[in-house]
Amino acid sequence: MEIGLIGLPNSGKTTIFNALTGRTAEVTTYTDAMSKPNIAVVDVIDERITRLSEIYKPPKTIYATVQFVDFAGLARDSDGKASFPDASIGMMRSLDTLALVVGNFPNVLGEAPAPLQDIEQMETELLISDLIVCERRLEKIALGNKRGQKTPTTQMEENVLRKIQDCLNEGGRITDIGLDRDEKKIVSGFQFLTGKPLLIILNSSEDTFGKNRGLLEEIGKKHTVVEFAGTFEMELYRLSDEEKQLFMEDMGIKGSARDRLTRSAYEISSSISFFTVGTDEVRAWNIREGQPAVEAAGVIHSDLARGFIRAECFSYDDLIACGSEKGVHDKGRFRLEGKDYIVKDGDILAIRFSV
Ligand SMILES: Nc1nc2c(ncn2[C@@H]2O[C@H](COP(=O)(O)OP(=O)(O)O)[C@@H](O)[C@H]2O)c(=O)[nH]1
Ligand SMILES: [Mg+2]
Repeated sequence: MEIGLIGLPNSGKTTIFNALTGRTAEVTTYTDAMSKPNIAVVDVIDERITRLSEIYKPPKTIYATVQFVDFAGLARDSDGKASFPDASIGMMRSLDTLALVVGNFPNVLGEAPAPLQDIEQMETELLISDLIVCERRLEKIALGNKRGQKTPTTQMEENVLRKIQDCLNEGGRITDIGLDRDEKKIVSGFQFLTGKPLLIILNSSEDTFGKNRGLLEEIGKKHTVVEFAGTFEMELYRLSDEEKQLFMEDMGIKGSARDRLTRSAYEISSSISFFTVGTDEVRAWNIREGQPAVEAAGVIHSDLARGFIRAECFSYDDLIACGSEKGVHDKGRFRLEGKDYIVKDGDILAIRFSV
């Protein structure tokens, strides 16, 4: 899973990035000229993997990972108008999930924060860039139609794009339309930004963190939102585990920045984990809810999807309840599943295949 941190300049994207990764990318005031994004791959700590590793004692234990990308974000032109540089948009399009960082602390000029307005402004930016892509494609299709190049495929594409255009023109997000699987497939190549799950990170100052219930409720009417205390949480990395725990309790912060964000990101992107186990390796894999066994196999290796025969399967919970794989067999909880089996969170799979 790849999560892009986006937001207005000085909203605290890099600060949050550092809080998530324990890195020390430079935090700066009032620059948007960052040519390269900060990228970090972090493990998703999952107690189940830790436990599986204790059971199988493999030399290798591999957690699922999440990649965080911290962007240059919006740039301001000479009139002070903010917009996304093309390079940022291209990068954003390639990510699974967007996390919009909204500053909730007075800026360097001492001006009060306006998080609701900031969210609206950013949403408008995303919407406009989708609208441009949508309309350009519709124009091309119309031109093709005039030249007699209309096909059932272009007609279907046009229908979906019209739906999207109507939604965007009314200020809606593509995620709100509820496109079906086929429709989504038709337009997947456009990588629409408002078609990606969006998480709001309210980046509050140390002294208001935990006291923004009204604001969080307001944002929560439309979006999934989590609150961070960016600067404070970034500095936690310098402390010992014990001190960290004390400070977090003191502030009422439940769980590390990384855990809170990955949990929310899993939730909004409907992601789940399945596991592969053995004496050589215990490993977690990330897929979307509703994906069939053959696609899960493909995440491990394309050969496994191509030559898929059966998935040998049992659940993590059954393994723990039965005490061992033998126990799982004895209690009849071991299953053989076909290609179309919808993988569940916590499934332990072994793919039988032949190529
Ligand atoms: N008070 C306060 N200041 C913050 C917080 N997060 C970021 N800042 C400050 O805002 C400025 C911009 O932060 P940065 O992370 O570089 O923002 P970016 O442009 O979105 O990457 C820096 O001076 C930070 O110290 C926060 O949670 N509280
Ligand atoms: Mg930055």
